[in-house]
Amino acid sequence: AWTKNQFDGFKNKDEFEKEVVRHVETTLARSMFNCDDVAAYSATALAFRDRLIKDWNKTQQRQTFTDSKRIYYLSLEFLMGRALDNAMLNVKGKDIAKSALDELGFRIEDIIGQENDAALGNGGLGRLAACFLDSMASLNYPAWGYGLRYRYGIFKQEIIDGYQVEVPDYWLDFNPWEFPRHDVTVDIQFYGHVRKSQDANGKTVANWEGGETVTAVAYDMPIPGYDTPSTNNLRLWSSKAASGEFDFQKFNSGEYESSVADQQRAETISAVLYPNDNLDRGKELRLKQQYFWVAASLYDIVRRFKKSKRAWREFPDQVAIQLNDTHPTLAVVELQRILIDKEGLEWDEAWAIVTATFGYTNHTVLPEALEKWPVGLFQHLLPRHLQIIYDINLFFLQSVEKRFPDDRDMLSRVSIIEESQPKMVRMAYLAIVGSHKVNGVAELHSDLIQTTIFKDFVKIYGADKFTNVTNGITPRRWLHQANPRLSELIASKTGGYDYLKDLTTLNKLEQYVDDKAFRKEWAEIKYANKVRLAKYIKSTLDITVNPAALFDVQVKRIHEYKRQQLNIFGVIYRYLQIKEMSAEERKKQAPRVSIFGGKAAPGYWMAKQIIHLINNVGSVVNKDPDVGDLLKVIFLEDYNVSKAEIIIPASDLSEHISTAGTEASGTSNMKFVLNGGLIIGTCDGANIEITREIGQENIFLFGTLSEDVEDLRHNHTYGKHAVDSGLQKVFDAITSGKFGDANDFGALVSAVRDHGDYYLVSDDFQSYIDTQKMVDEEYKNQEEWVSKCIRSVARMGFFSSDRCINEYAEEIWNIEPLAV
Ligand code: 26M
Repeated sequence: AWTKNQFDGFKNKDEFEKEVVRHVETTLARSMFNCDDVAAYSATALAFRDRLIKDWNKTQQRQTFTDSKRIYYLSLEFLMGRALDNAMLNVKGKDIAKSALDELGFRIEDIIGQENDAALGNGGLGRLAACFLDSMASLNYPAWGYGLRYRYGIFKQEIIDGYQVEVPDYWLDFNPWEFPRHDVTVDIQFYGHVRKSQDANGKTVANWEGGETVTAVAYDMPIPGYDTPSTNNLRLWSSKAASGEFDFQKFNSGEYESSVADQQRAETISAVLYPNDNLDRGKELRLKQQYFWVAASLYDIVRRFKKSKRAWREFPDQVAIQLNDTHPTLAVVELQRILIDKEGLEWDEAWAIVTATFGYTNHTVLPEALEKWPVGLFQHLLPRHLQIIYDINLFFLQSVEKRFPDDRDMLSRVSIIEESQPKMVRMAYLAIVGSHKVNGVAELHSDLIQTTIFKDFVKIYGADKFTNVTNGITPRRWLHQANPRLSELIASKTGGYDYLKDLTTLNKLEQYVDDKAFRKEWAEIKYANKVRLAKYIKSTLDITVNPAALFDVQVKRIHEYKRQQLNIFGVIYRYLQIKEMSAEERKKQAPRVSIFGGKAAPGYWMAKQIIHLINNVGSVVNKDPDVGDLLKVIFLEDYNVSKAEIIIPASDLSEHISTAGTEASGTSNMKFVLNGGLIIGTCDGANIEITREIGQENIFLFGTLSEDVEDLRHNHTYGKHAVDSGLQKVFDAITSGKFGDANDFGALVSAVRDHGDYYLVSDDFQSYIDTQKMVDEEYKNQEEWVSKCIRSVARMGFFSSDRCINEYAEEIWNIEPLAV
């Protein structure tokens, strides 16, 4: 068998066992006689952690010593998932751990399964940040992630009577992967006022005074790279009350309660991740989170730069800061403030440094997701920053006016301040003006932002400021860890595990496409993964599914633009068809399991209706004796990273069916194909590039093109539209009460039928159904199906996040790997 050299982390089984026993008995103060799975997990994690720390320290010392340029990836979300399996892979020694744990009476899968997910993110954007950290470490780039240490990550989802119920995710109980740095703190100011004064040279200086202070405490997590000792750092900030005179006075004068209240208010800042995905709701606490995190991170970055004693103009040679969406855009303003107010630089000199430092990644064109903050809120919370934003805007608009003196509307269109009631700060515009590069996350998306929402800025700055970096995923987690058997099979045919470092070498698989024996092995692995998922479904939902059926999976955040409603309407259509079939016809029908999973934002009522409908359809269909194995409908609770690792390898077909032009990229589409599943999808986001890479004969594309969306929507609004006749039958079934109280789903139906069908569900319904029929037909020919899967995997090399990070490094960060 093709196993990596797994023997660097520990010399042998005995050495590892000794470490585990030592940690159980001393670190955990327990006895080996009552060592349960939790304790075994803890001790195993600690044993690997010890190894990790050494590489981590060395890497950091080396980065400091060589004084090399660093990347700082600012993201409010890092959806890391579990760390132990990844640590085992990167430290090496998983095989040793497996046999040692075996000897101690534990199964390594159970031990790995003890760990809580680090779920500090909502979905794609947060998971992308996690994949990027993995790639940056694996490619030896000196890089730090900066984020918030939420006490509660994304809520856990329970389904009760078909409805989503949110449960808090308190994940920090025992977390061996984080290191509190109580000596690394930054005091962050809020509120107060600005006083102008003259300095010794008669220059006017702004003093931001008064208000309140909250302290940021650093917590560090090691980020190991694959097959390299490079271990980067993820620094997360936690908020606590500043221990100033003020609290003391209150406490000493007996005002305990208000002293405690102050403390709680401070801790609230990093208490909880906002659970919205692609929706901005403008809450003050969210803006506080953003400034708290951005100010602490910049203070840290500037402090590190100042140690090198370099001139300020060298700052962009030492520091690249990437803004993961607009959430950290205040960093632009904060750096300008530090440079002019604290360090005494002139405006223009400072501004040149700022814009050379930042890059901005846009992840959405949805208008409701574009961040805007009321000017009044800024004035109150960050008065000095508002002044600086006004100045940035003034200088920007002056330059625009000079270049476009005849375009009267241009100024109001591109102004960072929206002249609405109330006035708003447009964060995306601020991010564009404050950065030297702006990128979208897939080709179509990058084209769209340049021709629609940021069109004027392309005119102003030229097309060179805008670029595309198509997203990618780490093959370490999303192939090797999630699908070890497939990884081993691939390694056996491509010359070992080097493919995990250069994913394009997967193309060697193409020569085995017609190899019967290889296809058989491939199919067996897929089947085994489906059996594993079937067992999971049985144990969590007590529903039996047939692993020989086609597993059709849609797992992602629930959102109207992602169109889970199209999928479930399609399922209902299929159900109605089966009901109408004769016994003979039913025998010819291809069995299917429709699997859904995903969280709805707690305040997104329509998304919750979709979850409810899926569950109700499931409870009718799954117990209908006419249907049997031909159709099962499953909603998997609490979809998250560790569940994705079980679900994705078990899919035959996955659905990526957003309205054309709405899904910026998608990344799970890449994960599914890389694990040997086919896709049904729209011409949207990265689906288009996946098609280009794997060939259109290997993907089931359907539906409207993005360039036609505007016209179709126009037709709906002006009444030139009747609901698709097949879809009408589905609506009739829903309104007849077949799937529970029809009133419950009235809004879902009328969004399509009566309210303009904004997401074009009706327009795409017929082609969706037709395409699903093709899927059924093609799945019957298993040899051909498996060939398509193999061919697709062979052609997926492009979608590694390593390729993606190298593009950022070259085109945006201007940074080289640090040789080890
Ligand atoms: C905004 C304001 C207030 C609270 C929360 C938010 C917010 C949080 C997350 C807005 C958007 C958020 O995430 C958006 C996201 O995940 N976008 C996805 O990014 C992926 C990586 O680029 C893409 O693949 C997906 O297409 C895109 O939807």
